Amino acid sequence: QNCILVGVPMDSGKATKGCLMGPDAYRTAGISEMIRELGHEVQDAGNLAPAPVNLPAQVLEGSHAAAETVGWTETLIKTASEVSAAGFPIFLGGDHALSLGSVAGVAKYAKSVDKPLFVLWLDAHTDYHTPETSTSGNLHGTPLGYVTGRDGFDGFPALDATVPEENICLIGLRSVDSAEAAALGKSKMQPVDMRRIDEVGIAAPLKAFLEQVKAAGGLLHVSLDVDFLEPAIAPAVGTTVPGGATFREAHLVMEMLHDAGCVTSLDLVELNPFLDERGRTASLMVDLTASLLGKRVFDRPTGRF
Ligand code: DIR
Ligand code: MN
Ligand code: MN
Ligand code: MN
Repeated sequence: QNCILVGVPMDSGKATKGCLMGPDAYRTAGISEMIRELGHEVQDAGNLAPAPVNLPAQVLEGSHAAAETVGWTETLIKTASEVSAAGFPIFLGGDHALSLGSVAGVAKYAKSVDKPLFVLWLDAHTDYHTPETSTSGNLHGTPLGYVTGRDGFDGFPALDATVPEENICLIGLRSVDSAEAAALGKSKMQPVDMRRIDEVGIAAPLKAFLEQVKAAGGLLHVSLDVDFLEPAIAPAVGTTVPGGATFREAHLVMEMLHDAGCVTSLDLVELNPFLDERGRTASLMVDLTASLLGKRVFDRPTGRF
């Protein structure tokens, strides 16, 4: 695996500040060293910056820091489509608005190699708003709306490729706004809320989704929001929601993703180091990435989860 770290100190997707420190927190927690110790190659591409953008009056009027977010999206689409050809990109966020560009760019790359793109969204939230349905005005709540091609994204770059809704699985849901719930009901995305996880466990729905990805020979982009995790183990995020994935569940997800062998890109988003306790959340995110990249206690015969 040739891992390429792409620092995205993006903080414009919501009003609470601090995610801009995320990339350096992951570096401080030893993400490069961890990857090398697992026997992979790693290259740190440094931090990106947003393209300068001026929006006409009235475009994205109700959205927080819209021009900056559109600028980041332009930069990220270009970078994500390019680095996907060179290796396994890991986008070090930055808030979840970075996925507007990372996922759109990976989708552009997938189209260029004629492979279907699948997306696994690990999050307490669905992030399926459009700028018009969002009541907060925070664009970190909109990336799945954008990449699936929903209307209302005037001002954003036109998409080279959208992600088919049936190729998207969301796991960890426990905070879904009513406008999103209504839209979700009409969409073909595969939502897995915490109740479902309580009832059937986290492995069953993930296994079914991974089988779908493998059967299609698809690329798989994983977007890991810190608030997917139980706040007691991952406090460094502005939008904590109680009742998240446990340490065990999160590692199991990552190890299953490794075993499936189909993950081709990763976002680590919403880490706010300003809210952390001695770097524990940054370290946990790095440990979870290690599991995704092959760290485990014992080897198992393949195909057995
Ligand atoms: C939230 C987005 N539903 C909003 N929240 C977060 O602003 O509309 N997404 N944190 O992960
Ligand atoms: Mn999110
Ligand atoms: Mn979230
Ligand atoms: Mn592990």
